[in-house]
Amino acid sequence: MVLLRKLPGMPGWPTALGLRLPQKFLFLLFLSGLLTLCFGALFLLPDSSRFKRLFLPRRATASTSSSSSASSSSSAASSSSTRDTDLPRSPPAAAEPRHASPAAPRRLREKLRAAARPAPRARQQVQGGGDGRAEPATGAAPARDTRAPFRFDYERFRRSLRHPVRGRRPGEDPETRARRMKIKEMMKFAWDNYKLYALGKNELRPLTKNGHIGNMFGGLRGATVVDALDTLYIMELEEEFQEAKKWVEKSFDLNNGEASLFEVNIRYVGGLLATYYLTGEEVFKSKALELGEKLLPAFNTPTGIPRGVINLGSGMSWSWGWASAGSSILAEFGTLHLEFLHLSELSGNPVFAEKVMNIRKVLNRVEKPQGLYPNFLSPVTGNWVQHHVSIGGLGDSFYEYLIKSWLMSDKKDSEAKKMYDDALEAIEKHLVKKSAGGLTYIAEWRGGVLDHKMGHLACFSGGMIALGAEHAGEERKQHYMDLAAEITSTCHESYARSDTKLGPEAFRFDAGTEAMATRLSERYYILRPEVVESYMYMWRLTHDPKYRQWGWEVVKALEKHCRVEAGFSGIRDVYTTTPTHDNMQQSFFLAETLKYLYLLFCEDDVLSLDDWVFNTEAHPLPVNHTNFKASVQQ
Ligand code: DMJ
Repeated sequence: MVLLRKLPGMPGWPTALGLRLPQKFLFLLFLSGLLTLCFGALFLLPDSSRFKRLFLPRRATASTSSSSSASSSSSAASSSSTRDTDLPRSPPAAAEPRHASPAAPRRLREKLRAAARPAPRARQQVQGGGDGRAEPATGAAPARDTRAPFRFDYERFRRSLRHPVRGRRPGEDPETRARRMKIKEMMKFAWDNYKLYALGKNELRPLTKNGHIGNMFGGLRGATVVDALDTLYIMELEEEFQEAKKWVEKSFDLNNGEASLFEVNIRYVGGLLATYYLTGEEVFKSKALELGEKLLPAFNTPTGIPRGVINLGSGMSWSWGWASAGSSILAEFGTLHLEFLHLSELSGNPVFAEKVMNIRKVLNRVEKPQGLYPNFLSPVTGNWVQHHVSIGGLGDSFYEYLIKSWLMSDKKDSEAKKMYDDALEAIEKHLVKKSAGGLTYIAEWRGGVLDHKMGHLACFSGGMIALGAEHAGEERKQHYMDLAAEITSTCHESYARSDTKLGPEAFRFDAGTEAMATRLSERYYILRPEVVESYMYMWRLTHDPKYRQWGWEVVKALEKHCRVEAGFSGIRDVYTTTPTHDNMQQSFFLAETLKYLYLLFCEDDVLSLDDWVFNTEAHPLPVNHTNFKASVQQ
């Protein structure tokens, strides 16, 4: 008002109309209301390029539609997916600042949903390859292309394999065969009990004979079914495989809910992709692709580094409540590469590959303390949040996916190989130690201070280092094979030194302790695979019979301490011969532990390492012998 009265050229025109003070006030109130209404109406206009042209500068409009191509899918999605039932009703249990809260304006929520539904488009060369020159994450879905639909040539892929998937079955000694058959029987027992008491739930509770759902997979169910599929297939448990397949066909719904991006990717996407490649059955491919698309909005962050938790319905994502300062976890965002390249390969849509290539780009840009990769990175700034480094939990499978990306690319993705080589060199320099008793272990690093502990999870590294050693060049090869053997042997010691002959969740090398848990809270064993995983790789790469012997000891211990009336259960204390059970048959027991044990007693051409890499949940994904277009190109 004051302003109006004093403006030159506007000599108090309300006064000119002959209005009194209260009338002037009412008039101005009406005027400001009208202005607010007009402004608000802009936000209710339809999301079409016509209005974008009106309200955005020309260049901005063009780049929106060419680099992210969001408009077509966005408007399609906003018209088809505005049901409020898709929206979260309450904040997640792990309360961490979400970048979009349930109270966000409706248009924003619709946009987030729209980003969850990228339209398929015809196969294109991925922007950027082994040199990491990927386009930055745009945070939006690609355009729908009206050209002929893309079809993956499954027959061509099968012809490219160098070995039959389930091997040629040459003569073998009866003991090896009998041991393999025993492991097959364990798998059947685990599956039959899951089917009987928990089919459609995520895991079996073998003591109470019911199912467990948990909170890792949002509204997805049947984690054990999807995790078990390829193991059932490889073990030639045909009837059981058909049961699992039928469940996927008839009952596997991609329900919404708040899920771990990492877990959904490694178990569900990985399991479905692997089973498709093994069998050629379309249902597995289509479910994998549908699910993969639901994961894409997690990448809509300022850096393109995805957050850990995603609402599979709304596409909103946020960081774990326990992850410091809203950070993303190295082992989570670093364990998407293999699956996402295959999603691009099977769909012809490069968006999946672009997302993971961008993660690499961010990681290559950020400075590494002593060449090490800390476990917590901000998805907002792309900087490390905390200097905790571990090859076990929080870090582990990031390293695994570097070397496996290179192997999966048929050794063309030299960027991944270099990142792996450099990371391993730094780990060896700063974290690998030898105990007073001569055991080699990999410590954890907290801002330069070593924690002399190894988690069970870290025991996968023996196998990984052996796998990488094969390709390390003659002079380094033996060195890394020795390191791999020493670490595997240390992990074996953690089993051998327990009363159950099963290993604890973590073991330490301090205060006179060697390879044993010192804390009550670290004495449990939950049917984890990492130690037998390393035995399997070490066997395949050295054929030293001790690895089969060690694997057989694990089989006997599982039978003795973990087998109960209705399945297999984890135990709470490996240092007592009468352990109590935790009443949980983890899905990874069927996906990984039993698969790796079975492969340990197979010939090398069963899921040959020439043809397959195992994702971190032991789901086999094929090596790119056929020069996949979506994979990294040199
Ligand atoms: C599995 O789900 C995967 O191996 C993952 O990488 C970490 N650990 C569990 C099994 O221990």
